[in-house]
Amino acid sequence: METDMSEKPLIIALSKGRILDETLPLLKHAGIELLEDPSASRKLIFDTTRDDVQIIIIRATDVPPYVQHGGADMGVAGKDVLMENGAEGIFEPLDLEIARCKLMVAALKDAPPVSGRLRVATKFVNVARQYFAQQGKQAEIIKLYGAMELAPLVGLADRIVDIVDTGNTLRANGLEPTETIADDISSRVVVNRASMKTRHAAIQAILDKLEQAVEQRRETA
Ligand code: PRT
Ligand code: MG
Repeated sequence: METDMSEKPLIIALSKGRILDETLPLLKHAGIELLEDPSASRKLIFDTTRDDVQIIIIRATDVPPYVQHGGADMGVAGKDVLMENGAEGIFEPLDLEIARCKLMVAALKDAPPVSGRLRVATKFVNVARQYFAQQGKQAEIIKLYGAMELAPLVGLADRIVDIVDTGNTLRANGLEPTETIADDISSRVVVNRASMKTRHAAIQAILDKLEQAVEQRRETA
């Protein structure tokens, strides 16, 4: 093989929205800053203040497969997305303690108990299937891509499994949380297993800087 891996820039996968917004200040501690504003661009791959590092901006649910299959050397993903995707071939070395939330089951306020099979609408089908199986409850999982809160309102489902932060979205739709599946959801740095070996020095240096940034922020919080 002619290719020298170390000649290629290291690729970090982030997703638009809160993960990008909250990760960029942390990456700055590692000397990594975007050279252009991604919200003013249709590009997907961005140069940074470090010649050896590029940032790609993709959908949150695509970060684990990119990192898993080596399309990115490292990335940042919500624990919810990692739980749903599975973590095969991915290291999860650092909790950035950003984008905190819970993964909960919710129902219409004062919903009567369901006898028999529960209909559960969610985009977290694997998490939901596993959770209800552990509870020994029969559940039919209905895969949705968004607006889960709507499903109980129109009788599509008895329960939803979704991310909850303030609870405002549930309340605004006449829903209430009934069970907590995970109360420690936050965003994690993930690293491709092969990259962790072949590019260890560069990756470890970034991880160390990120960890310092997380600790500093925790101290000032
Ligand atoms: O606008 P866009 O959806 O592209 O960006 P985003 O910032 O919402 O990012 P997204 O949806 O990709 O989420 C990234 C990660 O942020 C998720 O994988 C979670 O780990 C984490 N996170 C933290 C959240 C929330 N808080 C959150 N509140 N993800 C989603 N929400 C949504 C939730 O789906 C629900 O619709 O906000 C609503 C609930 O919020 P409350 O405050 O009303 O309870
Ligand atoms: Mg969102």
